[in-house]
Amino acid sequence: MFEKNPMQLPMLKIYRAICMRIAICVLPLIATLAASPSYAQAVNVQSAWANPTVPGQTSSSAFMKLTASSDTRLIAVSTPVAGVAEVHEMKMSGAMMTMRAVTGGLPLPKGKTIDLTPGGYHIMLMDLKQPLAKGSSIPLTLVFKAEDGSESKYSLNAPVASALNTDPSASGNH
Ligand SMILES: [Cu+2]
Repeated sequence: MFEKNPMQLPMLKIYRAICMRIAICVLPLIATLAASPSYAQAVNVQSAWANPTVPGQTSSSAFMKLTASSDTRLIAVSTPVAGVAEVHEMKMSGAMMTMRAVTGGLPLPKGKTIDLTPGGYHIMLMDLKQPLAKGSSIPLTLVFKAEDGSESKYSLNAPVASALNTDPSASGNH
């Protein structure tokens, strides 16, 4: 009955030795993985969506939240559903809402969430090749440029969602 105890001690030692070996082998691997540059994770993309269109409408906008892990710029966007995709900025100019293409890329400062939202920054989709149907999704490819000049791409599918839209671009009067 009490033979359990003498048995447990050597077993514990063996377990400990095994655990140590696993830790020694695994820890440097984890450290290596964490240290290696992962461009796919350089910019976190969340809450992407695009405005649905009505028949005859040839432009729309897409929105998302971007958080870069180091100073980066969003320098280009492409999608097979539009002839032209540009990063735009919407601003009040007096009583007028105006928008313009962001030149030189949209700055994504390290750790700061940049919100592309109706009435602010948006991805302008022009020359739509097909209507954007509510409930579908559109592929988007974002091109980022890091401080060191290296470029990386990120592809995602943005759901076409029905949301209250205050973006005059949605009416096609771009
Ligand atoms: Cu626009």
